[in-house]
Amino acid sequence: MDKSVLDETHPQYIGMYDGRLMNEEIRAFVEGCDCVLGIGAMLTDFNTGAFTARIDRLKSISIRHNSVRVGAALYPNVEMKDVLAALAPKLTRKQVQAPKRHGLGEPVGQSNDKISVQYLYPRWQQMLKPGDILVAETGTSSMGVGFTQMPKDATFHNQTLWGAIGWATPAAFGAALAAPERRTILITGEGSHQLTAQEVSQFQRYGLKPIIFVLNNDGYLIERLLCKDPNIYYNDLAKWRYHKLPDAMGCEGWLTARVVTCGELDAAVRQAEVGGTGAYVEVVADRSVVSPLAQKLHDSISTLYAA
Ligand SMILES: Cc1ncc(C[n+]2csc(CCOP(=O)(O)OP(=O)(O)O)c2C)c(N)n1
Repeated sequence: MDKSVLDETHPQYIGMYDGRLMNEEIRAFVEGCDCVLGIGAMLTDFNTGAFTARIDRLKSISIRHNSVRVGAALYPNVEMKDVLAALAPKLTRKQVQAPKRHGLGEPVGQSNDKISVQYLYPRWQQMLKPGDILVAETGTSSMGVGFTQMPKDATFHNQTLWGAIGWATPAAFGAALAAPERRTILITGEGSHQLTAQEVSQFQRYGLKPIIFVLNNDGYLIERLLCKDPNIYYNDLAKWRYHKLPDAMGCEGWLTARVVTCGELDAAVRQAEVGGTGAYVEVVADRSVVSPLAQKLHDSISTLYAA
């Protein structure tokens, strides 16, 4: 939820803690600290790695918007902005032995290979530039790009708390409108996109040039991974020809593509980077292309729903 609030290129940035689900090194470090200071951190289902986070309450301080909790004591009517301003000058600099951050690495796959998880997420990471705005939709795709290493001044937006699908497409439009000088990249699953796809036309209407990726993996993949019967018809979708939507919506001159191999994805990304137009890329992947966190959630259904 708070990805990119801290500069991920800072030498002391170590990565994202998500309980026992991701990155064991970071889990051991965070849970082994003398004191964990949470700044606005909300310990919700997805932020806690399906409730697998184990941060000792008595060894933690939580600075919230209008209150502060220190161990078991709650101090109401304390404003975060005042606490941070008072606290920051009191801190002494420290060199801490901590894990080294690492992103997703290089994309792995041959040009003619079907798009795989080892190729897709590292390729998306590779295209990120300083200052980019990345808007990621609830679903398997945000769970994959959530673990990218963000360049300097690049910001990541995802609606992790409520996870209401359909949010990302119009959110990307809002972000692009607010900062037209920055590059806006939208990554959404096709199921979520079906709820608000008409907002693509707004980019054109306001002269904005986003780069949009629609991950078409044949339905609600995260739901398939989290429900009892993956093949239940709720998870199936009407089969749209996504890459034709920009044309139908009057997005003249946009780069549109439907890609099924690693080479085609790579070519579309390269073109989008130099095209100077809006770009809309339908990325076709099969149901086995599951980002690691989505897979871990599938493997942890018992803790996700039991808490
Ligand atoms: C408004 C709303 N309806 C339903 C859901 C339940 N839900 C969460 S993720 C999801 C499917 C997302 O599918 P898609 O966008 O295709 O991404 P994928 O997981 O397949 O990559 C659904 C239906 C929700 N979170 N919000």
